[in-house]
Amino acid sequence: MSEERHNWTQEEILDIYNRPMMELLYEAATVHRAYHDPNTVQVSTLLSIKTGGCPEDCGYCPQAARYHTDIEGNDLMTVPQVKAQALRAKASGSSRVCMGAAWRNVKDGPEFDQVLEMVRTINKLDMEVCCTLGMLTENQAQRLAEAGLYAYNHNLDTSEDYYKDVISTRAFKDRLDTIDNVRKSNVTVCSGGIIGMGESLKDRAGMLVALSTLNPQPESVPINALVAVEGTPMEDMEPVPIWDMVRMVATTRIVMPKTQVRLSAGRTGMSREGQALCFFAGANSIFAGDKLLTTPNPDVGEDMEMFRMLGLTPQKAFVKAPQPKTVESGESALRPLGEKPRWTRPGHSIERNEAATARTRHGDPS
Ligand code: SAM
Ligand code: DTB
Ligand code: SF4
Repeated sequence: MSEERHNWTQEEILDIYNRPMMELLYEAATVHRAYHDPNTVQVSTLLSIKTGGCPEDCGYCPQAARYHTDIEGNDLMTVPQVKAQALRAKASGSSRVCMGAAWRNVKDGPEFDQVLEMVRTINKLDMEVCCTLGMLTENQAQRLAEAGLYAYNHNLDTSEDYYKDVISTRAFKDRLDTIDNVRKSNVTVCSGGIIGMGESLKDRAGMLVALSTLNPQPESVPINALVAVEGTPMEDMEPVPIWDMVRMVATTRIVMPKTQVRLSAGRTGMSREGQALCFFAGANSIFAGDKLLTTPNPDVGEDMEMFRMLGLTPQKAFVKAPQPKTVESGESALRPLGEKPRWTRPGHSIERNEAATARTRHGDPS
């Protein structure tokens, strides 16, 4: 199996993205099965601990103070409020709580101390804790790590080229610097982006180049479909076609085989069949809960019904980063450019994957 590669080019990634759909799905599902149990999906719950009033100008975001959206802003939540929400999330099958704040960056002081206490509190509930608080210094990342933070979400959002068209109040490099600061601590990195903001396919590939060439690659990569919110500059953007979402998920899975690919914002506009294709193409995480940060998300009961129909099981907390388990070392599940597709050869690799899946079903993770 191909190990993590950090030299993907935009051309290679575009070539993958544009493959015939059936071939792309097959390749992505093959990589997915080599590294992950295809029947397990990690479930995260978002909690907006500080909503609205953000000084930044991210063109997609309803929480930017300068846009006239009708979200209700609030002050930083209290620790008991956060604990109560985390317990509810855990009871509904979630293994991770992701706390989001509409801040440009973290400022040392009583509010950060309160966030650190929230992290310690959720950690004691035996759940993974994630934060997304804007830009961080190395010292702040270290303090979050000491409080027990498991992951930090900081999205690149789009390609370096298109970034300037979406946000003017900070630079792409600022995002990379924060990711670097997180990496210096023992907190895992969660970084992904949004499609449907008017970007080109080259920009989608460019974002995946930026993410996949990080070394190590992010442990999780959220793929969001833009939620076009009235009052933001992107209010009139067309919904993302499901096929674009499937292609983006599949391509992400192929270039970042070990990462948890999270089917993130935009699921309310997707059918169950569409989401099932995304899981088949390698998505193995979702945000559950009837709200994302400020916008709607599918009802938890509906999601659990979808899991039941598809035979999916929520992943337990603190499962370690996966290793390849089905394909012998040295053999790539991804067809090298220009080589004939695998399905023209006898189906030995299919049998091997089925055997591995049966092993996993019976609890042997090797
Ligand atoms: N303020 C922090 C920051 O920008 O890093 C954290 C919160 S911010 C809301 C987290 C992420 O939510 C953004 O990076 C973006 O990817 C995603 N997001 C925000 N608004 C969105 C929208 N309308 N549609 C899809 N994703 C969105
Ligand atoms: C991510 O990539 N998506 C989440 C989480 N990380 C923080 C946020 C989605 C927000 C969608 C718009 C909203 O609800 O405000
Ligand atoms: Fe602020 Fe984050 Fe929204 Fe940008 S994405 S406006 S930084 S809350």
